[in-house]
Amino acid sequence: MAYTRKNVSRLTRTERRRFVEALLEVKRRGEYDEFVRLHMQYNAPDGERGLRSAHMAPSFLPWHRKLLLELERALRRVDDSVTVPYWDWTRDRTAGSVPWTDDLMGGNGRRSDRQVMTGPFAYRAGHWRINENVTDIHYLTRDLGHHSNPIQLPTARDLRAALADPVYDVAPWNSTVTKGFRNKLEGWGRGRGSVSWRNHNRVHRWVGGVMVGGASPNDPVFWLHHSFVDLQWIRWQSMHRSHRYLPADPPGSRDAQHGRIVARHERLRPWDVTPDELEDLSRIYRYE
Ligand SMILES: [Cu+2]
Repeated sequence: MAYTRKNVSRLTRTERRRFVEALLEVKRRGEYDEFVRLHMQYNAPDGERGLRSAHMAPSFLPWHRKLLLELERALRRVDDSVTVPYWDWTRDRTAGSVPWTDDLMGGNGRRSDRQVMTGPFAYRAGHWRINENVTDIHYLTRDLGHHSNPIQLPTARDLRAALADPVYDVAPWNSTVTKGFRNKLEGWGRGRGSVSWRNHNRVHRWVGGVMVGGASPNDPVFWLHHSFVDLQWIRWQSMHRSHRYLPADPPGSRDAQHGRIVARHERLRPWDVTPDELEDLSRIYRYE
């Protein structure tokens, strides 16, 4: 039987508590930081050489799908009633709405140092020390809405524009492509500054603090965000049934992208799984 991922705004009080407690237990066991390490390790951008799998690449979606599934497995080993809820940022759009409540993610960072002071993941609550980071800051930080130069979360219309593209991804399969569902959803856009941050990327920027950069899974809202991103892949598939993950075959040896991206039947490291095998996980989980 497949289990269900729910909209975080519809969790009961008990479901909220069990989700938070499972996260804290996975953290206490030392398993959580392994997910942060993986995300940092696979954060290779366009400008570098070598394989890109987690970002700026077609496998952005399957890579994060697998990471999320592994985190969810860790949570379910603690409490098998728990699944990763999704945050629909097209609806819950302010720092006062779900999931920024004291029984879920806690609130914004304070003005002086962006330190989150409320909720279960505040450093001072004693359960959430950041060990793997791109800086040596050990407390969770946020800057909801990007206070110094405010930005808005992506809208339902922004998301629809990405979903409307029937082609999964296009050459050169990186952050510069202006066509294809993958980058329209991942959100590397043209222009400078905030106009260039679209959909998925814009949400990371809107949350701010540790959510910007390779160590972003340190903020547990990362999972709620990527649960919603994962749902968009399912929606896109049901809208464009004849379309699939691309590229189907690896770029040839003369192609600049040769050896730099993961094709449909290639192994998606660090796991022993291919994008093809991750395209349909409806036997494992569904969305409600
Ligand atoms: Cu992300």
